[in-house]
Amino acid sequence: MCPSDCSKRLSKVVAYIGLGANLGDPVMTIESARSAVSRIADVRELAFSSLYRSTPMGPADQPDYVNAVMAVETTLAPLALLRELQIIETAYGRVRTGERWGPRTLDLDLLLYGDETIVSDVLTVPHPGIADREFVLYPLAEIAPDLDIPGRGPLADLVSKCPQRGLKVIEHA
Ligand code: A4P
Ligand code: MG
Repeated sequence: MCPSDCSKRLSKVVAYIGLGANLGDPVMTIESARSAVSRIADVRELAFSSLYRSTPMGPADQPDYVNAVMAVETTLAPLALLRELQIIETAYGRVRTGERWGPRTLDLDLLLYGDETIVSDVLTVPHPGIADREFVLYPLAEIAPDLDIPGRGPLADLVSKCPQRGLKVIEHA
């Protein structure tokens, strides 16, 4: 397809997306963002973790987060997928205030894209925070326990080194 259309890959890739929200009705937002991601053209949902409640990383004077991780199969190239995720974030009222780790209606992070390592101005994959965030590692391990994280090793090892902190599965969300 490339060079005429570099937004697509010839074969399907499995990508993992982290979802987070802590403003408005975060449970409803995450459920509805899941549907929005599944409706992106050339993206198909493979798996979705439980919803987790987590204490905020960063400034403490903000509400708890609801987090989840989803696996998708896609032929979109990484940047095209990131662009689609950002369109959804914006549609959910995300305002980028510039505050690092500040509260947000919806955050969609591209955690992994196949076994690729990508470092550019706009996209770093694996996501730089992947190895030490309990609200990413535990939901990821729930849907892909045997995963290897490029450059970081087996997911199970990362999970075993990461305290759960306040992370809790939300029952019957
Ligand atoms: N960008 C680069 N790589 C990626 C990637 N792999 N996925 C760039 C997504 N974006 C990526 O992101 C800033 C820029 O990062 C984007 O323009 C994109 O080109 P952003 O979403 O605008 O800003 P941000 O999310 O505020 O920054 P950052 O540093 O990505 O924040 P995080 O890491 O997403 O953390 N506490 C709990 N308990 N749960 C949470 O989910 N989330 C955050 C935000 C803070 N505390 C939290 C949680
Ligand atoms: Mg983000």
